Formats: sequence, C-alpha cells, structure tokens
Amino acid sequence: MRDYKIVVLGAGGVGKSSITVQFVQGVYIESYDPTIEDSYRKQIEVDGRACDLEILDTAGVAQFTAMRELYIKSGKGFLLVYSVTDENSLKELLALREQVLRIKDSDNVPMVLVGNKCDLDEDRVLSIEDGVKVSQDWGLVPFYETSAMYKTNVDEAFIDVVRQIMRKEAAISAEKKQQKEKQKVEQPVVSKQPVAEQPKKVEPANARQNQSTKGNKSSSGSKCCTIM
Ligand SMILES: Nc1nc2c(ncn2[C@@H]2O[C@H](COP(=O)(O)OP(=O)(O)O)[C@@H](O)[C@H]2O)c(=O)[nH]1
Ligand SMILES: [Mg+2]
Repeated sequence: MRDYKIVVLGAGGVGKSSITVQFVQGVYIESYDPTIEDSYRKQIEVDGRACDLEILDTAGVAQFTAMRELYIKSGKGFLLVYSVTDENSLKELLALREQVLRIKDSDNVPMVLVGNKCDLDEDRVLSIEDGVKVSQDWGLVPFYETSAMYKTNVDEAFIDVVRQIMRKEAAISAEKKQQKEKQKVEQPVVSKQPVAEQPKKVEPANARQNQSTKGNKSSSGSKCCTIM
C-alpha cells in the first residue's frame, strides 16, 4: 500500500483541524485546541488503489520554524486553507505557498486551495470569484469551497490532492523507465565472454594463408606478417 503524506496549512482559526477531523473521523468538533498540531492516519481507496494517508494538521503558521521546513519537505501534497470569512487568511496563503514551492524547489507541487466555512453566508467577505482568481494566479490549482461543519467538499479536496500525488508519481516512474531504456540503447553491447577465452574463428582461406606465411614469420622473427 502506498504512503501519502498530506500537510494541511493555513492561518489560525480557518478550520484546518475541523476539516481534518471531519475527513478522518467523520465528526465536526465545535472547538478544537488551536495550538494542537497532530497527525492522523486514514486508509482510503482512490481509483481502485489502496492508499495509506498520513495527514498533518498544522498549527501556528505565523512564524517560520525549522520544524515546519521539515514537514513541508516530507509532505507530498498540501491543502492550503483560508476562511471565506477572513480576508487576511487568504493573503497569508500567498506567503505560505511561496514557502512550499521554495522548500520543495519545484513549481509542480500537488496542492489544493480550500476556502472553508462556506456555510457562513452572513459572515462571508470573500466570494467564490476571489478564490477562483487566486487559483488562476497559481496556475489553475484546484479550488474548493468547503464547510467542515456540513462536510461539504471535504472528501473531494483531500481526494484531489491524493490523485495529484498519484499522477506525479506515475509520471516520475514513467520518466525513470524511459531513461533506463535509453541508457540500454546507448550502452555498447559487451560480450559476456572474456576476450582471452573467445574461440578463434579461423576461416578456411585464412587457415591456408596462415600456413603459407608460417615460414615467413619464423624466418623474419617478426610477429607481423604481410601476405602477398
Ligand atoms: N461555521 C463553520 N465554522 C467552522 C467551520 N470550520 C471550522 N469552524 C469553526 O472555526 C473555529 C476554528 O476551527 P479550527 O478547526 O480549530 O481552526 P484551525 O485553527 O485552522 O485548526 C472553530 O470554532 C470551528 O468550530 C466551518 O466549516 N463552518
Ligand atoms: Mg487547529
């Protein structure tokens, strides 16, 4: 079974823990300790493949720590979460994404943009279009508006990241296979038999020539012989 490390990132209070616990345990927790950073395991099947997910629900995004650098390094996919009721939380994601891309040293990192608390119509300050705009700026990163409270789009967001990781791994292994094939073609075919042990193939004509030059060789004392 494949291991998939997924990291949930975003400002404090956007609903990272609520989304994670809803996805893993199927329950909505009204108040969750904002300082708790925990990892969860969940086994799911995606497109007929069994996947062992390890999900890290992070806390305390404001300051950059060596610890964060470590888990971003080991993370294979990322949920970047903001709240549709908090404009700043979307702004904070821009810096977070930059950190992820810098640490992974790649523009192609499996991730989804998540606008949580979409059930809170009255408190909403960010529209769907605001999320779509950011997703476009990021090169069409998949975007979901979610509600951890009602489990809206929660599974979809996680499964999207898993699919992206699968696609990326399949592309990498296809590339490796292609390189191996290429190396095989480029490498000269080396005989397995040591040169010294290779039987000498003597054509009948050569055999005659050898005989006729025998005298030549011995008389001149030279190892080189010219056949007239
Ligand atoms: N209405 C509503 N409240 C939410 C939702 N998700 C989280 N919350 C609430 O927002 C607060 C912060 O959630 P939490 O998961 O602890 O945020 P975190 O700091 O990002 O982990 C809590 O009181 C949650 O109950 C949601 O989808 N809808
Ligand atoms: Mg939390």
